[in-house]
Amino acid sequence: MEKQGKESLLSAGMDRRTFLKKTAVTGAAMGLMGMGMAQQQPTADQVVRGKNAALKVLSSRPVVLESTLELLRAERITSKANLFVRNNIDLPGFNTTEAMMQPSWVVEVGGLVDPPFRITVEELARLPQTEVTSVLQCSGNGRSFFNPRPSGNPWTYGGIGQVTWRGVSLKTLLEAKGAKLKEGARFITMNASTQGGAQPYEKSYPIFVLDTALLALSMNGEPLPAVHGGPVRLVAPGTFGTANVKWLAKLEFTANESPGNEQVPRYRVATVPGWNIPILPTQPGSRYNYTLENSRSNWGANINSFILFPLEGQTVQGRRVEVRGIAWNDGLSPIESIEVSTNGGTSWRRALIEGNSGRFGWYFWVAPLLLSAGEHQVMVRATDAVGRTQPLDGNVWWNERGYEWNGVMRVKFKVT
Ligand SMILES: Nc1nc2c(c(=O)[nH]1)N[C@H]1C(S)=C(S)[C@@H](COP(=O)(O)O)O[C@H]1N2
Ligand SMILES: [Mo]
Repeated sequence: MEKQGKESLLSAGMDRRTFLKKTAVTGAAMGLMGMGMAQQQPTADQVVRGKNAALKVLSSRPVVLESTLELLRAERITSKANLFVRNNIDLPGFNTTEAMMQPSWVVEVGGLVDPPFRITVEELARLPQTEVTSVLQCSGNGRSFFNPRPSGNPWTYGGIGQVTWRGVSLKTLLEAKGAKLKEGARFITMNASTQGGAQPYEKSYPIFVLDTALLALSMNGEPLPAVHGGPVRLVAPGTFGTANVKWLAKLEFTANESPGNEQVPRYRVATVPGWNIPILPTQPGSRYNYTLENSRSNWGANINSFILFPLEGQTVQGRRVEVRGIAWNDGLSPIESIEVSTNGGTSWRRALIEGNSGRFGWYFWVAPLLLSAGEHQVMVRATDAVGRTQPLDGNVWWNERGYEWNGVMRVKFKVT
């Protein structure tokens, strides 16, 4: 295991020993852990060198590894061992958390930019670097909660983490090269490397991410792990994972979104064509013919919040319970209120926001509650300054491929 100098979420309120004494994993949860270990499937550390064996293997080819709430709550910054992995396409030889040292790796920058240019990782490393802490989340996170269940990897809560990226901002890069955008550039379209026979992976973002996007060379203070996109990855803080292209080979300024399969029909939710309605509810179970015009890509992350203490099925000793967790959004407007309910949503009380990790990171919150002995259910919802919040029933945004779940989380636990 890696060395972890990071402050755990636990240390904010109580030390780990006190916490362990106050809580106990129930027999049911222990039973589940036992079952997982008995399965024949390879473990996460066998699929990707350096990963924590406690990650769930959703697929070993391409690699899809899910983290767990237990692992996520133990760290303020998710370590490379505990961070989820989502490959649509594996890059041969890159399934390790070790760095991929390839100073001569080239990123081609072209399209509607003058002049087009090529830049190596070595040159990128010599340009001024920018650092940002941001949430990385698969847009399929929470997919299992949709009903009927969409196809795709059955993520529950663990397709998420928070990491610190460091690299060259796109603005800095263009300035350093004296390159100017041409008229009509409305999207940034990226291609991953196809070395070793990997299939192409092509994604687009609207050009507004120019202000915040980085060519990341490092994660959590170390050279970018190969499995997380090393040696160079495009990171657009505040967006879902899908367009944060790993193993970046080409970056183009384009007039239109990529017509590639990963842009359409995949990774989209329905919208009203030509009208500024962010999402159109589709009838659960119905089919939808996704086009670039009648839907939008999974871009900005939906506002969302998780309860990390207690976890489902835990027993907490003592009637004073500090419910704790995280909240985040796309970073475009600050989160202003985080509320919890212990009566099924009839009434809500505000949690204390203890701080955040910058506008693209997690907000940490705590709600001190006085509870009677017995069974309880706690719910949480976050709201930002422009009023964006979470639906009580996440299924209202049911969509065929199960993207962008942000329904209010409910946790049942016991107080003794
Ligand atoms: N080159 C490439 N980049 C990629 C992908 C991929 O399959 N290939 N998957 C995307 C998806 S869907 C997600 S959720 C994130 C996952 O990032 P991680 O594997 O570093 O956790 O990477 C994105 N970038
Ligand atoms: Mo994803």
